[in-house]
Amino acid sequence: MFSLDVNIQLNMTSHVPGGSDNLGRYLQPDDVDSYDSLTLGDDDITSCVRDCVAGEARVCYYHFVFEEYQVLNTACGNCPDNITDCFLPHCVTANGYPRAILTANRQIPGPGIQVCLRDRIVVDVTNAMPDRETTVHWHGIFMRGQPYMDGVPYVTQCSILEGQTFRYDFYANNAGTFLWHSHDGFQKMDGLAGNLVVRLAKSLDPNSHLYDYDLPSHVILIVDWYYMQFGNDVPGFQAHDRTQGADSFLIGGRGRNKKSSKGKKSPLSVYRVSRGKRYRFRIIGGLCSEFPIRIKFEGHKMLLIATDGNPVKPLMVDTVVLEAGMRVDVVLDASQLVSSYWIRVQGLAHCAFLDVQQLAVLQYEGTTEAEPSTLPIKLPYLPQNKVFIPHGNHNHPFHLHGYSFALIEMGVLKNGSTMESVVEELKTRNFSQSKFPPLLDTIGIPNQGYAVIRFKADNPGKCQE
Ligand SMILES: [Cu+2]
Repeated sequence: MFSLDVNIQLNMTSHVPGGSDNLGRYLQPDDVDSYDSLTLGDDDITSCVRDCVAGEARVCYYHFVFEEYQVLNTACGNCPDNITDCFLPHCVTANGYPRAILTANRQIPGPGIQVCLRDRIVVDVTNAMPDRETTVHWHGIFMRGQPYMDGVPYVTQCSILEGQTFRYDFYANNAGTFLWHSHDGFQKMDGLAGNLVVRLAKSLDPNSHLYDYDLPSHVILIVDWYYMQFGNDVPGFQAHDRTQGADSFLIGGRGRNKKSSKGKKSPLSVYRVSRGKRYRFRIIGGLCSEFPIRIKFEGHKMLLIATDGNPVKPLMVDTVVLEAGMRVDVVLDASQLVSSYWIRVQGLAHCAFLDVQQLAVLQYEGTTEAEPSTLPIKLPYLPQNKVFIPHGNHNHPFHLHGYSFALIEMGVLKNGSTMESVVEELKTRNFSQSKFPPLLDTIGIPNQGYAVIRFKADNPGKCQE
């Protein structure tokens, strides 16, 4: 029903884009997100997943083939009736609801890219999607001196046409938790996204004393998900139709859905920990719609240590709210009873009205419970506060390419004021008093509100050099 040409391409160096200049030997595996150690690659200079050493950089080569694909196709054998089959190569289970999707190398999420600061990342992207153009954006990477690798169609490059391969070739010159995604139309929402993590040598991370492990398998990519290809849902959201919004979420590419009885048994993502250790989790809001999500580890608090890749003064929190494109790094102290606990992702705003949520499992080593025996605790929805849901209407995500900015202030227009009057008022204020503003590259601007940000415009486009 589907060909195996992807495998053939990956195995035949003469046909691998990059084979001629010997990059093929640096080809990284597609499953680094499942690694539960950073030391695996220490002995092998071609492995980019490793304990980072300051001053030591490697070449990290990837080949992504973008294809039209399907959830629960024949690659899945008897999944979900036979759960083992759900983990067969090229089997995409998503939330257990069959639909057409787009994939990179026949997996969701697409292959993770986990490297060290200063590594050279080379990704050959082959567009094997009929009648579609594509590009890939590396969300959060500054691309200083290499703006033409930013992946914005017809701004920084021409789109990759059907049948073509384009080489992205750039240096990972800022560290943190990022994601890659297609920047064409709604392809990101149909499956073309994956994590991108640039680690630092531990000695360079001001918060490194707060955790014991920073594992590749503890990168949690959360995306919003639909029962059909997203393009079928557009144009646009209607202002008064509250039935529109994400149908579901995927946590690490997995979840369950309300529609199909089979979906009840589709496997959830499992994140493993050992009691007594502290783990850095890198959580990515790979969302596309305007609705924020809330994440909670049942029975555990989180110590927030980074936002959008930038270290912050640690803050203990119960839950984290993410808008489209935001990332947070948290430390989870595995200090509870040896057991399994729910990780719960809950949609806010419209998605709260629709009761959209998803689950994953935090599993302690030594427990016999594959999943918690308790039902997930129904969390009360947050009161609508001025930061996230000012008028019960849409926030709008704002994202800056090429920089992190300092968030100085965020607010909502007072009754009777206009944007012009707010700007005039803000001009009279002295913002230099702000101490330790968070560094971000993505924020949710409150509905009928504003944000004051500050950044130094020192990342010119190529024409200005
Ligand atoms: Cu971006």
